[in-house]
Amino acid sequence: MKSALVLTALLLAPLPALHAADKPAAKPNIVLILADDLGYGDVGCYGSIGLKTPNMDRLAQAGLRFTDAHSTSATCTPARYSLLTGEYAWRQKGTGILPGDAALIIKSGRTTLPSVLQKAGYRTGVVGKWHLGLGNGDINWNGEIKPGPQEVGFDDEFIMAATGDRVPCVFVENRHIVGLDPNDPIRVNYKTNFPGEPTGRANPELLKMRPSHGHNQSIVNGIPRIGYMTGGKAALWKDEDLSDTFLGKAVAFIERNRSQPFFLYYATHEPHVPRVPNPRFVGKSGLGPRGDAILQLDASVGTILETLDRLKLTENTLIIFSSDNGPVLDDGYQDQARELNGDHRPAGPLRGTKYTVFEGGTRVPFIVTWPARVKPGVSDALVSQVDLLASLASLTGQKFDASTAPDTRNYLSAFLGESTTARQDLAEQGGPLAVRDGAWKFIPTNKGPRLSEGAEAEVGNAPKPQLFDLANDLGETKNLADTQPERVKKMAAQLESTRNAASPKD
Ligand code: NG6
Ligand code: CA
Repeated sequence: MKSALVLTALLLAPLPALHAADKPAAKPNIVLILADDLGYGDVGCYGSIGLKTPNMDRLAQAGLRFTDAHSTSATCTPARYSLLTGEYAWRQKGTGILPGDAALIIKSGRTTLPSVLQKAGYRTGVVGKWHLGLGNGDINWNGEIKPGPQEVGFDDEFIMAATGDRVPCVFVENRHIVGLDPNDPIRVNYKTNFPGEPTGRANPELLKMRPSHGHNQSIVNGIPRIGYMTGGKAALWKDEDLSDTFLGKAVAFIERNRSQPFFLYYATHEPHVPRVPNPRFVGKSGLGPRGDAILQLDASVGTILETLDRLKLTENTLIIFSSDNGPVLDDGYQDQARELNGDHRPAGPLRGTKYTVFEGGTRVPFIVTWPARVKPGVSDALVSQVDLLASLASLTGQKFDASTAPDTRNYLSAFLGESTTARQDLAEQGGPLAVRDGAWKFIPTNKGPRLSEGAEAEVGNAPKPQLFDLANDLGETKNLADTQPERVKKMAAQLESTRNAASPKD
């Protein structure tokens, strides 16, 4: 009797995992994990000196680790704009680092990575940092907040509007601020303060974290921010819980959509400033809050992997793990990132950091896993986040209007490890614009300031052209421009032609 029951149970048990392994579906689930300011040298499998990241390493062991993958820009807004639209951000004005009350900079209805996947039948969701603007200017934060992610291809959203260090410090879920008390409306202003509200500048005695540059306006949870806000007390996030809240929403999205193809854009906040990890990570890295925030991020990656395992989705889920730009130590708060850094090298062997046009600005960790199709290994192919749109469109059999996504190219076979080469050319945006021709890198003469404001990163501006051979000089230490005038000429022309390529008209 007992064995008959067991047999019946076995016969009735569903076998989806077996089918997935036999024949890879054309529509794997896609989880894009995008860290914020995580450096090439911050990840164990990229040779991190001071930090252990077992979960990111586990991803790399199961998948393909790219050594020459790039975001398009060394700061957040333009990098994310390119990732979602397939267009270099510098083609459009107003795509620099946005304030928290900026209007949405992606035109509603335009071709985007999520809209392409939506057409392919995916349920699409964004959880985490947005920083691409909301509304049409002059948002009423207390009403329906649109246009936003839902107008550019996401079915579900749970986001922070801009950054952790910019007001408003609240979550927006499907067009509404979460937990808002209608009797305590939120107002936001990036020019003037609201009467009676303390600021970091005027009330340093109220601060639990002090700024090193800027960050001296409204105080939320004892942390001075950029921009002014008032009201919405019940809706304010707790910085210590930010990461767990996003993680919980990401896990819930996966659980909800387990039985249909889904695309999750999980845009974590770590290790962007202000770095306020949950107490369970405090002091664990030995590198201070920045290192602790990276451990927290690594643990979140682990939870995503466990969730996929638990739901038996691992085999047919394509995970892409990357960062929006290079690392930075002091990014405007006195959080001891510099003092406690020790021998750790956030950008690894690369020159430059966030804000800079040297490789450390845009060459980022990039790992792809998809057990059903991607073989583990390392790829040296030159790839860019801007190419995900065309490549994932190809994977899912979608056509799109290339005139509105002019810079994205289909390198699906490189992303899946079926080809060892991808781009020959790539534009890199730091302060100035640089161009790659294979392993050669060219930065034209630029008059701008040598150091970025605040973080004092070496932007890459110089009164002379700069030419580097990354194959033999990954750290961009020897400027070969004087000895190779022909190559300088050729690459200057290449940069001009990229710059002048048609940009989509709105
Ligand atoms: C800078 C901020 C920095 C960070 C950055 C945006 C100051 C002094 N610096 O202006 O702290 O917020 O903008 O980072 O305010 S990003 O990753 O979103 O591009
Ligand atoms: Ca960033």
